Amino acid sequence: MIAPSGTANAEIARIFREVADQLELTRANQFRIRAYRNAARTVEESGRSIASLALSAPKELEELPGVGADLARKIVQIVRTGSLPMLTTLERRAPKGATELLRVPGIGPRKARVLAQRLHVRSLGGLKRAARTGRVHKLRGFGAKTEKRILEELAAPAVTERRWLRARAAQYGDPLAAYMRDAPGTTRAELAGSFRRCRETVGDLDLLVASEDGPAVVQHFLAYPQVRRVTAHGTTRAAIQLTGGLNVDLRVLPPESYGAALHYFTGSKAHSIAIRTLGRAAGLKISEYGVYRGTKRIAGREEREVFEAVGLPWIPPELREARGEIDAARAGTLPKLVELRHIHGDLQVHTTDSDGRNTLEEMAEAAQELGYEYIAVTDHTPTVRIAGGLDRSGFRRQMRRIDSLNARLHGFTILKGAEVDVHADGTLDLNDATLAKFDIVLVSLHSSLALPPARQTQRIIRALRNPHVHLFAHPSARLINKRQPARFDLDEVCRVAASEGVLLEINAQPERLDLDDIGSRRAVELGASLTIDTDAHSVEELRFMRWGVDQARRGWVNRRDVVNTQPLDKLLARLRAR
Ligand code: DGT
Ligand code: CA
Ligand code: CA
Ligand code: ZN
Repeated sequence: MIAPSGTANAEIARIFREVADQLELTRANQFRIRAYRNAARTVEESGRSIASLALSAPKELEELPGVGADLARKIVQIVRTGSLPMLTTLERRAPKGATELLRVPGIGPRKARVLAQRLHVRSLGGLKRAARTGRVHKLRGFGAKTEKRILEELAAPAVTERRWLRARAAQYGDPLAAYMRDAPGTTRAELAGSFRRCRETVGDLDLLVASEDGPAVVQHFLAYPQVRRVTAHGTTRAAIQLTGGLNVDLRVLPPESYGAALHYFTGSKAHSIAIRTLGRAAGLKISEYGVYRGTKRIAGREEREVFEAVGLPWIPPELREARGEIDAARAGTLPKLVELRHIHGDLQVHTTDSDGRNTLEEMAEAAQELGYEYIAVTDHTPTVRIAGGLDRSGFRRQMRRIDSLNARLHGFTILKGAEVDVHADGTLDLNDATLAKFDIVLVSLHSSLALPPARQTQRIIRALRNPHVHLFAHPSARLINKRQPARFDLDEVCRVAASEGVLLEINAQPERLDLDDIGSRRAVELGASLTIDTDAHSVEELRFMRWGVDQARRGWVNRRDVVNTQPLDKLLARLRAR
């Protein structure tokens, strides 16, 4: 039985995070809370299956950073039973309603506890009423700004209709798709829908399976060990909720329809409808079962055939949003999208010298193992104090270590960089003489994110006009589902970046993906060049590059638009030309 070993690392991490939240709601010991959060991160970032380890060699769990005997035992319990009774107990003990409030971005356990205890808020609706009637800002530690923000967050769709980070959904979806490939009589199985279109968040997963034996496939699906609830099932379809809360729709189709169904269920709906309309104009009927002339099926086994039937080349799923891809396909002007294998290096990487969790040496080694030619080490500057920013002498020491490492490395170069905080007035956190010593200077926003748009724009432009600055990192500073983007005139910032030769970043952290798809497309249209960087804080996070590349592809970004697809000499020439 493969059974419970299917537990995704993300699922174990989620349970540990919820335990930490619940402990915080009940004012437990800070060390205990932190222990659960650290363990959650270790598990989530681990490249191996923690569940398999728990079943085959549970003792080895104790070797993982931040996981001792106690947490190792709890991991085994989660893997064997799918849940942790301790969490249920904690949830019963927490102030009533507080758990629901945690879903609001900006409300952590401490605030949730105060709201539940002082205002007797029991639900999101209750919170809205309390904020509207001005009762929230009177609480200690809240204020008018927080109250306003709570109302804004409650109005945004993210809270009421929770969407999943695509990277997190993949942790559940990839093993499930692999499991379904083993279903009886199955020839193909893959995730369609917004997941395949590489949207930064997904509402649910749409799983497609090719098989003649629908009932057997459905049965195999329902037997997946991570099913929490079955919401619908028939002979060729089913819908479930996974433990962890992600919903999955299954469709089973005969192999001769698989390509047509893949097109239909990949969507977007607007794109599919446009294709179907083209078909109708050509006297064809296009459905999830195939392409028909009259009652005769003329195509449907391969997705490509659907496009061919309406006289178009295959369109990459990332572009299927009815944003001009059909016209571009017809005109032969589809972009030559950037791919993961084009990436030569990573231009934003942190180390233990600021808030990273691996050393300079470890980051460099891991990047080299990924086949890269270079990385830029870009630790934080002093103002970002929670990140343990470096000062001038700290950077000087780091630069000497980089020099001696570079002297030893072959075919690999560490660039000296910094992620320099931009002050509210647009000045930078290091002086020009210091900035001049770096190979690459990143600037980014970490505070004053709520400035009025006009002032925010001026602040950013002032920073980008500094002649030592090369790259504007995670421009909007948003955190998906957690923090709204800073508001500024993106077009104006892109124009300045283009004329100054400052690069704009697509940050590959799953909850940043910033610039987003619309932003990066606009940036390229306005003449700016991009980078795709992981902003890795550990060797594992260097693998986030794929999420950044996917986001870039959704933005119609070509290989030539991304400077870290270039070899070192070209990149350096580009940086020096600034
Ligand atoms: P999501 O789940 O909100 O992130 O977005 P999608 O795009 O995955 O949407 P979902 O799961 O509701 O449906 C999956 C795909 O199925 C969708 O992209 C296109 C197709 N589809 C669903 N409903 C309709 C429909 O009423 N008409 C057409 N033409 N296609 C549909
Ligand atoms: Ca979906
Ligand atoms: Ca769906
Ligand atoms: Zn940053």
